[in-house]
Amino acid sequence: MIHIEKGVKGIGYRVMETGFERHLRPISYPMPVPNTLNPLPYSLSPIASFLPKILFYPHIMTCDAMKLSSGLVLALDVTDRSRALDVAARVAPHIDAVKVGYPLVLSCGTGIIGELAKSSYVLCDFKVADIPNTNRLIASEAFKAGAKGIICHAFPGRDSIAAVVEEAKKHGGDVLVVTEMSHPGALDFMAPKAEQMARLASDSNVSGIIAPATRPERVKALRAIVGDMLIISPGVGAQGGTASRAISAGADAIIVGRSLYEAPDPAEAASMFSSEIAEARNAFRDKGGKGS
Ligand code: NUP
Repeated sequence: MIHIEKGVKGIGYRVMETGFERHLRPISYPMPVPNTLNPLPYSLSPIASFLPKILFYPHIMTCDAMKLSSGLVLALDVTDRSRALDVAARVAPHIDAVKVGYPLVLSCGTGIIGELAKSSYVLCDFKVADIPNTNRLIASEAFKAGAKGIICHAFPGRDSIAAVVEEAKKHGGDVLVVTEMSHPGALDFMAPKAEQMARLASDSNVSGIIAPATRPERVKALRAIVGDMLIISPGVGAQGGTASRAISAGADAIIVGRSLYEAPDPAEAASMFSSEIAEARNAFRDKGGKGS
């Protein structure tokens, strides 16, 4: 059942499907800022999702914000241009976005962002972590190169995040904020502060946060803080996390690198991740959307 509810924080509305609210995006920013991910659930029929979209999200019709469908994001950490384009093309039918970071951009130049952007939503994982002015300059270059979303760190503070958000708004792009990273070293300094960083992200008008698939219980804890904001989780496959546990804990999408681009058949691997995500989402919905 679908119903429409008045917006929680901003002026606007959210479309809800009973029992599956977590995968729906509220408008958590003042309209008409087009810097959020598609608020409509992947599970609604195209017509059902199209109508409220026109009625309540007219700005989304004119921006390129990421649309969540499979819930799979490719981390394209290869350093060879033709291999990068080849892997991206192979997995394209199964992914929502291509995440590029320093390995690819430092080896191929920012032109690779524009090349990938011709056929994919490109999320720049530059983990921007500087003073506001430098953050603004980095974000500006990423969006000018063709990125539609950018990842920044929370720890430099409110003003540094705000600078990225301000730049993203100009381009109709998304900002995702790192809270707790997926590797073991994140337990040293990040984990103890992750809740605070998630709260800061919540207050900063961003599209969502990055939380560790390697520690699903942390995804669950951070979900409790960020409400309906987007959660994207890296750490699946090579780092030991699983797609189903991350989704059941409340992630909206997962990021996978090596297990896709090093797979003998990246398309087949992507298809399997995508099926695993779909199954986990169904189980999640059957349980009343309460997670594991
Ligand atoms: O906490 C994080 N963990 C992480 O692995 C935040 C990230 N952005 N990433 C990125 O996700 C990492 O830089 C890499 O691009 C990808 C995971 O790749 P893989 O471990 O699946 O190969």
